[in-house]
Amino acid sequence: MEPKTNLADLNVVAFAGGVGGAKLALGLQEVLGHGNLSVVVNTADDFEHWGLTICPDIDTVLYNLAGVNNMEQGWGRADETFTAMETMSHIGGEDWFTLGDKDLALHLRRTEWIRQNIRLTEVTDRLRRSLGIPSNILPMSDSPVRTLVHTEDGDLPFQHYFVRCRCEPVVIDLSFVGAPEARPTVEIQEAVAQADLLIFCPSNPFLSIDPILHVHGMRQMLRQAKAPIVAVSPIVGGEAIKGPAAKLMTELGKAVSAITVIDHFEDLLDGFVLDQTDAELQEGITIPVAVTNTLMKSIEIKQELATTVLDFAHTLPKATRVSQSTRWNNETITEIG
Ligand code: FO1
Repeated sequence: MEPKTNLADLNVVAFAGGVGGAKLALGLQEVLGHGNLSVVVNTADDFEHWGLTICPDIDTVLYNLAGVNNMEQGWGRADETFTAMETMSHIGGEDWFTLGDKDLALHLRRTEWIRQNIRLTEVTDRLRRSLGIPSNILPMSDSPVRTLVHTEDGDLPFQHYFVRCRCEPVVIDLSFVGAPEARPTVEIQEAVAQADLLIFCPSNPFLSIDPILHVHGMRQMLRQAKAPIVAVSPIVGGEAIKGPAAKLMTELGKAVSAITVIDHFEDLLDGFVLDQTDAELQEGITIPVAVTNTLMKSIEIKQELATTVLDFAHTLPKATRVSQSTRWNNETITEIG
């Protein structure tokens, strides 16, 4: 089949964590036809706080795609007030994790539905529709997965490491509790099966994309997918665009380089998008590479990057990965069960 010539007609599945992933997802949403984008979102940063289910990456994607996000922080809502937070602090409640009043209303609604045993996928879709978002936002699984950060100061649940301890403890390893029991949802399986291309957003490879890939059956499903997979580098000029990726990579004994990201996903990638700062790295890369500005400082740049990624990725040869991955991993590809 010939590649689609109109980029807006492509069916795309993007895999994302929080802020960096949400920025590219917005660029893709602006460029693609309504309903042609599905965003599979990391839920291993989720936790229970004030008795509520908090899904930070889902909410960052929701708020960015709805255009109601706090532009400076990247997470949380614009035009927030913090009356509940101040009151909670005053009465001795936990106040290390900032919840705005509007954000809190969403958590109350989500938790109400979760307690009625409504799947997180359905809950997220209700929130998406209420915010008028045209793209599908798909939690990586309906069952809970939680990142546990093994540090020199002991094991920390992800938000305790990230927010409460400001990523200061030295990381030894990560585990994704619940991932072996979790499965990709039917919605994700259908979106991947129908996709023309799959994109790993410039999210943290170890903290945001890895938890998604650890959901039982996810990695095998992606290896078998007919659509090419392209990753956009979250590392630019030896630094993370945002967040603790560079510190984490160093602590895990890895070079802070886009090459480390390629090596990490080597059994999955058909192409890679490098920032122009790192143009000289392309000589050492054996898969197809596009070089462009990946620093999404405005909506125009988000759209330009999205267009470049789609243009580059949709003509890449498909399914070379399957033969490569069986060679590299010598592992039987099984049905998701
Ligand atoms: N990040 C912070 O650094 N401090 C916070 O107090 C904080 C609150 C918060 C509330 C809701 C939400 O959706 C996200 C929030 N984040 C906060 C961001 C979040 O911890 C991280 O961005 C992600 O988990 C990492 O992708």
